[in-house]
Formats: sequence, structure tokens, C-alpha cells
Amino acid sequence: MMSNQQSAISNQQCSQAHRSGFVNIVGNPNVGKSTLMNALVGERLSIITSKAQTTRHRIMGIVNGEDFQMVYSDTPGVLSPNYRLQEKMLEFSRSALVDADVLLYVTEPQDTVDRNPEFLEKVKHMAAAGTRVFLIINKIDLTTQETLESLVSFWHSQLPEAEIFPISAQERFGVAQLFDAIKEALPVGPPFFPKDQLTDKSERFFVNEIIREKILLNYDKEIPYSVEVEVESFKEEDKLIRIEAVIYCERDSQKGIIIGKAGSALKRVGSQARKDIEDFFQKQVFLQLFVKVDRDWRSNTGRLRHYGYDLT
Ligand SMILES: Nc1nc2c(ncn2[C@@H]2O[C@H](COP(=O)(O)OP(=O)(O)OP(=O)(O)O)[C@@H](O)[C@H]2O)c(=O)[nH]1
Ligand SMILES: [Mg+2]
Repeated sequence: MMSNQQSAISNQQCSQAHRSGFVNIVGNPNVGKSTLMNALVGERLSIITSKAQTTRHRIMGIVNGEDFQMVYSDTPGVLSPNYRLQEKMLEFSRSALVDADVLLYVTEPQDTVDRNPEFLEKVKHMAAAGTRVFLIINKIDLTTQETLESLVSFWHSQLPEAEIFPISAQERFGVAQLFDAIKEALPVGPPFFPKDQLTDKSERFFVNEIIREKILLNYDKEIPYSVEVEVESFKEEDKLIRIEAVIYCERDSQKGIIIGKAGSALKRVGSQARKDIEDFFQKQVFLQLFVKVDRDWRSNTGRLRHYGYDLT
């Protein structure tokens, strides 16, 4: 049997060798946070579309190595809330400032500092107080060397303590170097989660998100922002997963648009979603979609809690 002293020494040796920490990805809407998270984690955990406000939750993606654990968090783009759902989204983004060991502040060439001055001020304070802040200039595939150089000096003047990483998350330029820099910046310590865990979210959550992605891609105007998805039944059989999911919208008129002529629009969403869900679970999927109205759910605290928008 080990004495207390011996076990203290072996714990210390173990924790000296191991690094782990929270790597939180924040920034304005549509700058490529989710694309970056997926590139760093190597899995399609977060949905990606060209529309702003695609991500509504804080989503963890965990990368485990023998001597490290990176706990990434993707967050919603920072915005000025107009309704309660957006307030909840902003809470998720703010929560990522509280527990970050390494903060990835993601920008793109078109980004300006006046889109979220308050949030950026907080990031500046954190950097000045010693939190490792990496300023990411994403989408460099869309810019020239000259513009990039002026962006680097601009962001350096804004956040002198931050390290600056020009990357293209989509093209995977600079992502491997960023990954290595993050690994080196992690504090020494034991893992926070079991080493085989990939995320904090359930299977049902990812099904909801894949369906919501297809809704964002297939409809315009207010529909993508008025829709929530809920899996009502998820039954895994030997060779097949049977899923029943409900698409909730805010009004009857939206229900008609989502279903489309003779159900054609909903059918398209269903078949696109099914393919991605099959890829995600590597198994055949039978997906049934229903459309219902949940009037004004985006402004209703109880409904938002029900849909998982409270900080836990
Ligand atoms: N050209 C180019 N496009 C990119 C890059 N990274 C992301 N995008 C595109 O930018 C759009 C937004 O990407 P997302 O990853 O959804 O952005 P986000 O910051 O997570 O957006 P929200 O969740 O809405 O805040 C998508 O159309 C992506 O394909 C990149 O490196 N280069
Ligand atoms: Mg996103």
C-alpha cells in the first residue's frame, strides 16, 4: 500500500506531465467560429451555414491525447439581443469568457471593432490580466497579403497581449499550427472529462442541430430564426435508427411555408437531414418530421428553458 506522501508525489508527477484546459471560441456572428471548432476537433459537431446566428448554444468538443485534454467550446456570435432567445445566446457567449484557459477571439477581414465594443473590452481586460488570448484572423483565403498585414497591425494595436493567428478554417490553412500553440498554452493539470468523451451534448441534440441546419439552408427571411427542433423519439435498432422529430415554428403561416406545396419543402429538408444524420451515426436512419406551432416560443422563458437555453 502507498503512503499518503508517496501517493501525493505520484499525483504530482502525473499532473506535471498532463495538460488540460478550456479553449473557448468567441467572436461576432458568421466569422467562422463553428468552422474552426470542427477543424480543431476533427468532427462535424457544430452546424455551419452562411447565415448569421447559426449557433445558438455553447457546444463542447473535446480532443483527447495521451498527455493532454483540450475542451473546446463553440459559442453563438455576439449580438445585441432583440428578444429572449438572443439574450440566452449572449449568456452562452459571455459564459465562455468566465472559464477560458485559452480564449480564441475569431475575426474575419470584414470585421470591425464597433460590432460588439463591450464584449471586446472584456476580452481586452482578460488579455491584460493574463488570460491567454489568441486573436484569429479567419478567412484569409478571401484577402490579399497587403490587407492581411494591415489587419495584423490593426489587431496588434487593439490587443497588444494577444498572439495573432491568420488562418483559413475552411481551407485548413494555419489550423495545425494553431492547434500546436493551443496545446502548449494549456495549463498543467488532470483531465476534466473522461478520456473517451467527445462532447457534452446528447445524440438528440446533434439530430436537432442537423435538422435546423437544413432549415437554415432551405428557407429565407424569418423562418430560420423562428424555428426550434425537438427529437420526440430516438430508437436505436440493430441496423437502423428510428427518429421522430418536431419542427416548431411561431405562427401558422410559417407552418405552411415549412411544409410547402404537397409537402415538397419538408420532404427536401427530411432527406438532406437524414443523409447527414446517417453520416454522423454511421448507421441507416429512418427520419419522420412533423411541423407544429409553438406560439412566440422565442420570447417565452419557460419554453426557452424547455428547449435547453438555460446555463447549467
Ligand atoms: N472563405 C471562407 N469562408 C469561411 C471560412 N470559415 C468559415 N467560412 C464560411 O463562413 C460562414 C460562417 O461560418 P460559421 O462557421 O457558421 O460561422 P460562425 O462564426 O460559427 O457563425 P454563427 O454561429 O452564426 O455566429 C460559412 O458560410 C462558412 O462556410 C474560411 O476560412 N474561408
Ligand atoms: Mg457558429
